[in-house]
Amino acid sequence: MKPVRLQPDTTYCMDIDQIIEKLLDARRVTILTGAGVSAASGVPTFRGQGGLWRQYRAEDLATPGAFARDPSLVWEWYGWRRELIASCRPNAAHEVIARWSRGFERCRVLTQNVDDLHARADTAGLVRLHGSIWELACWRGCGATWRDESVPLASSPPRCPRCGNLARPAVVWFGETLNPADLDAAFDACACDMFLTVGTSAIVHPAAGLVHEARRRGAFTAEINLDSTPASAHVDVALQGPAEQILAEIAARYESSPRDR
Ligand code: BV8
Ligand code: ZN
Repeated sequence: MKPVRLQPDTTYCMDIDQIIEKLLDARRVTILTGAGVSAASGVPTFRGQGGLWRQYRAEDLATPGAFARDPSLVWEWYGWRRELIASCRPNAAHEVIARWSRGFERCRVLTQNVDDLHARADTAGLVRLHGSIWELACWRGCGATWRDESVPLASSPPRCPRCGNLARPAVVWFGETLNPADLDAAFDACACDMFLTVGTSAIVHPAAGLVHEARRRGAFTAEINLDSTPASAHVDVALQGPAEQILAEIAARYESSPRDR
């Protein structure tokens, strides 16, 4: 199948060449990912086709306020997503990123995705900025957190096994701050030679600010995304197309290139 290319071949090939050049020189690489990386695995994105659940946007349900108002509704949404994600497998994009996560002096993979497909692809140096849909936490009770991969959940809404209080998904909701350790790790990772942002609409902060932080620190920045984003005009190279195809193409050439330069 002819790869889907949105750019004229000439610039596309030059852009790919430049990325491979930079990868061959890079010691420290940071990769930021969003829902677009899991699209080929069948996980709906937030802003793309299927991004809506019933008529709700993620911003309507993924908030402490929405949960306080109607925990059953929010758990129905998370139950639907868990059921869907449970049948998904890492795709070629996850596989390439997992290989690269062990292929440099230092590689950090910063994901906004809560589907744990990077973890399932055995990715090293993974920072889950927004948590995991497979982890739960006590809501306003004893602070317990635990992993529960049961689909469907034993009871919905689920309860805290320690104090019996309501349980919540251990994800970062809109209006909630990220885990300080993850945020520190993300900002430290902006000190790198190559910062690659893949499959994200670059709208949600603080994740959307990281590519600009890396640029400020002198990193070569590249974006791989199906559509253009607010970051496209600010990166050194912006490639438009499916991540699973473009990453596989770059990996094939990069991983077959002589390293003794
Ligand atoms: C916070 C977990 C302190 C839950 C999520 C500064 C400016 C403006 C607003 C703010 C700001 N600072 C803070 C805010 C508020 C807010 C925010 O950013 N709002 C947005 C809507 C403007 N941020 C927060 O609330 C953060 N907390 O800042 O706390 C604070 C608090 C209040 C006020 C100030 C400071 C917490 C944000 C985290 C929220 N939790 N997820 C759950 O998942 O249930 S966010 C969630 O949405 C995802 O994790 C992800 O981050 C985001 C979705 O974005 P993407 O992953 O990029 O997905 P999307 O569908 O949008 O795009 C997919 C892209 O892929 C598309 O472009 C498409 O073209 C492309 N694509 C599709 N297929 C492919 C592909 N690309 C390549 N290949 C393909 N095959
Ligand atoms: Zn509890």
